[in-house]
Amino acid sequence: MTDLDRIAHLLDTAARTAESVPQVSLETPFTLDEAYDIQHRVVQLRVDRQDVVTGVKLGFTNPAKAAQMGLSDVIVGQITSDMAVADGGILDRERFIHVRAEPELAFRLGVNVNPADPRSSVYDAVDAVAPAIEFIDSRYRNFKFTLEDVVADNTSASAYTVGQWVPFGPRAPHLDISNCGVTLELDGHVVESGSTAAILGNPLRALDATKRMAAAYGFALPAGTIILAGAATIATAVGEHTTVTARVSKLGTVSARFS
Ligand code: OOG
Repeated sequence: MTDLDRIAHLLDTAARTAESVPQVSLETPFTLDEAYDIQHRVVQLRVDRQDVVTGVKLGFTNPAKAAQMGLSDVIVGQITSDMAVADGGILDRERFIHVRAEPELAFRLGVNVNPADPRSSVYDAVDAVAPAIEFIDSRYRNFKFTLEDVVADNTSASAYTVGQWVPFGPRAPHLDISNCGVTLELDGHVVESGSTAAILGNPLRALDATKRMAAAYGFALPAGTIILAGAATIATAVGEHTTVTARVSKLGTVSARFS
């Protein structure tokens, strides 16, 4: 087994058993390219267990969120069907280590995009947008990691909930989502508030970043792909028996409850 395989198995086991591990790069340094290679292996282990890739997620698209973690480059990870929770659904808190919630936007692709084609545009392929919550759960102790560590750990992806899809993209050009108010609530109390403008200055830039990152690191963008654009606020820790709600003006609300 290579080092990359060994790290992939370690991170996969940490996720499955909800037991954190020390930061891997301190023991075994690896490059950013190798980190994405490890991430692909981590996701393949899930796919081998019949999990299905449903989309991609961006991280550190919000400067406040990047500062919260002490990192600055945009990163990309993969989301899968096992991570999807229905709007209003229940999450088992015991499946998580130290889960945090982030209010986000989700985009949906209506047609395939070939990221390697210089003429392709992710925006042109988008058919809908929705309010979303991403639940991140670093497999590393105390959420402490380098950029390489977090990329290898599938960018802390652990669960997500998408609200009602609203038509968006070239076929619905009148909806302006560049500066929508966003709140994150725990049991009805607002704990974070911000704007979709916090996502790279305009959340549509997340679509360009998705294409660039997908071309660089080998992610497919077939029709139906969900793109989580990254947090609109910093992340908030969530305990058991808590309802998490994200509200995005013009788009609506989405929620999930921890058991
Ligand atoms: C990494 C994931 C960050 C975002 O939206 O910025 C992220 C982490 O903070 O654990 O998903």
